[in-house]
Amino acid sequence: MPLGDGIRRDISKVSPLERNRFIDAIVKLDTTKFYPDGVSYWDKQEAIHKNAHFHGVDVHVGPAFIPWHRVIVNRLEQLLREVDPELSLHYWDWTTDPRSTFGGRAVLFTPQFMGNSNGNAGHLLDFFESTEGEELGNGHDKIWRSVGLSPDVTRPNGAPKIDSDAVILAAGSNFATFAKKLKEAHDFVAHSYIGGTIEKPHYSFHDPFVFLLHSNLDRLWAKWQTDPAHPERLSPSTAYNGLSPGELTTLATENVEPWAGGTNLEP
Ligand SMILES: [Cu+2]
Repeated sequence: MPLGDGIRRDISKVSPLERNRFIDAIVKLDTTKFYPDGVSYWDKQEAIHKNAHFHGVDVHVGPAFIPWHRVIVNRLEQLLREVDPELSLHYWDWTTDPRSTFGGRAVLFTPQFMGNSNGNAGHLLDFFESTEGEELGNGHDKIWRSVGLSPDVTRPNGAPKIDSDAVILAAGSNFATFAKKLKEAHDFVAHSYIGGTIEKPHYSFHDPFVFLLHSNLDRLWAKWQTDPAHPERLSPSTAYNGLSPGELTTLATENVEPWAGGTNLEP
């Protein structure tokens, strides 16, 4: 598949060479790219995500959840391209088992790519730290995972027990209903199926895998928005149908902080 065409694809189906370049760029964002304050590009993204819980910007329970995370995903893609201009932020198809080659897929949790699916990620991501240990005193000073451990969350083939894309896309004709369904799916795969660092929103953006997960969420939103039968989903006056006037105000005033300016949000 053409590297550098700007298209995001199922990361388990791009070439091994491209996956190598992808993880290499992720590592470089944490080891070779720094802002003037000495913080790495990777840690700055994480800090922006974490600080969005503070200072009253409600990006995880309010209507801004999907739009705000689209922005942080797009920004990571821009940063990746500063390291390697041909890269795109591909996605994990969360209806598949990232530990399995079923369907001709590459395993994503390998020493050469995302590291271990259980315990500390290790390998190329061994130095990706988490503040979880420091803040909770539970010893998790590095990113860790607990993928698909419970049969309650896992199908016999190892994939998450999650609705198909078609079911999610058909869930609602207005933004409020659809966004609720999409967030429920996100919460299930992030907090119940992948687990570990990604289980708790406050720490989740330490782990690079979270961007593959959020890229998939964003893909589903884009598919829903661009359904040719529903032009109202892209019209500014109706794109957020179903939200209360108060929620619309919230979305309008909180949508892309801190990047939009105007708050005291750090950094
Ligand atoms: Cu988040």
